[in-house]
Amino acid sequence: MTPTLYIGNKNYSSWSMRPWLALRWADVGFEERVIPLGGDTYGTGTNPAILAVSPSGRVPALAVGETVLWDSLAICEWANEQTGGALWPKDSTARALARSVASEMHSSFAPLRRDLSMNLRRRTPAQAWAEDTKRDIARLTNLWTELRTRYGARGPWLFGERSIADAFYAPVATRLRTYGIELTPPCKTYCTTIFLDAAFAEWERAALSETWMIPQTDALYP
Ligand SMILES: N[C@@H](CCC(=O)N[C@@H](CS)C(=O)NCC(=O)O)C(=O)O
Repeated sequence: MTPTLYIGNKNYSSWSMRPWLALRWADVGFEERVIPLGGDTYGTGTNPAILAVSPSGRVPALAVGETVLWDSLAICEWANEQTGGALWPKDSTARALARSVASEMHSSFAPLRRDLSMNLRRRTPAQAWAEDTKRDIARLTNLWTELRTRYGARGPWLFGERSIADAFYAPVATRLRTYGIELTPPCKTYCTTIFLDAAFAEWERAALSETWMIPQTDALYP
């Protein structure tokens, strides 16, 4: 039976983008259902349409037969297992590091997520960021630079070959672009690698054709 991935609006839902990319990269067939986020329940996990398909009240969720998997990282891991392990680096040290890098995105960067909400169709001038957000941006760009320096000879992604770590940072690259963050050449090149990826481009095209608005996010900056 074809799995169904429940996701939020492609313009806004960064957590949804990650497993969607991983499933495409793994070449796993799936159907998608977009559940528009927003309204009074936005961000609370109490949206009835989401609760009907996801026990956490959040998307993404993947229905595989009778079983529902929720949480972006767990779904990425499922996609990886369908390929026999192609979505993590082959080398065990790089693989362990890639898991640290993806997990850090999954569990941290709260100020960056608060202030640089994903919004693919938007472009704003740079803002005077809060201190904690500046620290997040510095942590992120240092991390990317370190990884590109260490693994650059193996290919253009964070660990050379494309991995779940890249699925986790792809939405972040769009946030930097949306909010006009100045980047060093290695970080710029890495963002370009993401933006030129065929699966990312497919997601972005769909996002740009959406007409839903989430005023809470769109009103963040002029
Ligand atoms: N830790 C979860 C976070 C998922 C999450 O917060 N998703 C947001 C959309 S990006 C959501 O479902 N929000 C529910 C709502 O706004 O009603 C994951 O990694 O999947």
